[in-house]
Amino acid sequence: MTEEKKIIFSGMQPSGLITLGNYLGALNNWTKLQNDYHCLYCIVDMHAITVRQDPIKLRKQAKELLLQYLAVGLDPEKNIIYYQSHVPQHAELAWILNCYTYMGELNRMTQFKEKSLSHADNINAGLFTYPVLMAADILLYQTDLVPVGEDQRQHLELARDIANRFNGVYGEVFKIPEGYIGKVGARVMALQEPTKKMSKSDENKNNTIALLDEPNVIMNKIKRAMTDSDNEVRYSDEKPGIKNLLNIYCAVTGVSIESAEKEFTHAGYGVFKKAVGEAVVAKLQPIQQKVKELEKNQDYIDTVIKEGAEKAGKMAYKTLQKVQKKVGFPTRVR
Ligand code: ATP
Ligand code: LTN
Repeated sequence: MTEEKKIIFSGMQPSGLITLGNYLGALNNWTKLQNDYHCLYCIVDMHAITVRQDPIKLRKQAKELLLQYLAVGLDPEKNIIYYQSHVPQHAELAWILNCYTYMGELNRMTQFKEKSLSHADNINAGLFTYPVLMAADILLYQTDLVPVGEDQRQHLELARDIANRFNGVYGEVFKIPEGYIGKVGARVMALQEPTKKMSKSDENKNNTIALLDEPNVIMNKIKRAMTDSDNEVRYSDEKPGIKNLLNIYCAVTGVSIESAEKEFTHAGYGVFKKAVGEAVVAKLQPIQQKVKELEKNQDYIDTVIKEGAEKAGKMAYKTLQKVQKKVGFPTRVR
């Protein structure tokens, strides 16, 4: 008997150029799940507008993110890949769930507190209810597992609370999702400030390596990465810059930390950084090549966009219909 595959849902905001951190911490792991699970990978453009975006840039970034999903090896035949804004059920369910979420719960969200500080001129209601839209994303698809980083755990916990509350009133409507903690994804730190994480919305572009950075740009950024001055390649919390570069090197080459330390014992930082740069370039070049090929094939991309939205929409509609019935909306006459 074949067992039904479990459902995985995850998403990324098109809020900037995706970084080596997004790749090593998320995308690369997603590609490993596509054979064993039924996966939906969403480009959450509706979440992105909770902070002000330039429309032309947003559309461009959303397209680039889709190409990069495909270029890293996410197969649209095996996964459902789509734009959140193309499946209106996300917004519809979010509205309903808003009515089952308390102000106090949303007030406790650390991301809301942080973003209210960094965007003090635009503390909008969408920023506040961001986690409810995220709960709708997840619950629409009867998701079993949600691969997210540590920073999103609180949001996932809230999604579970909302689902349990709703089920408590109306019966088993939603599957209660679990976090998915795979093999520890590399946590990549900012190159110039190696105690904070590399982040695609960082203003300082010397902190980040974009997946589509040119080879010479990558080499230069790594050459200039902040390190200490003792010139010893050793994995230690006291040496955050070198630790970060070792993590990056090992993540892209697959060698262990111990053998990398051995390899570079007598090398000095100049030689080490050059090797790290070359390893990153070698890893990213095939992805960049693939993006260039995809850019020439708009018909194919359009098909992926259309079919992704259709497949997601069908699944989403089933759950939404159930929810609408439960809360007492009149049946639609067709
Ligand atoms: P933003 O700057 O817009 O907040 P971000 O680069 O921090 O974006 P997210 O869109 O919040 O990234 O996250 C997308 C995915 O990438 C998440 O699963 C997150 O855990 C992962 N991720 C983000 N940054 C890193 C990093 N530096 N190292 C490892 N994984 C990361
Ligand atoms: N908030 C997440 C992106 C996101 C998401 C989701 C992740 C939106 N909806 C549903 C997992 C499941 C972030 O900023 N990384």
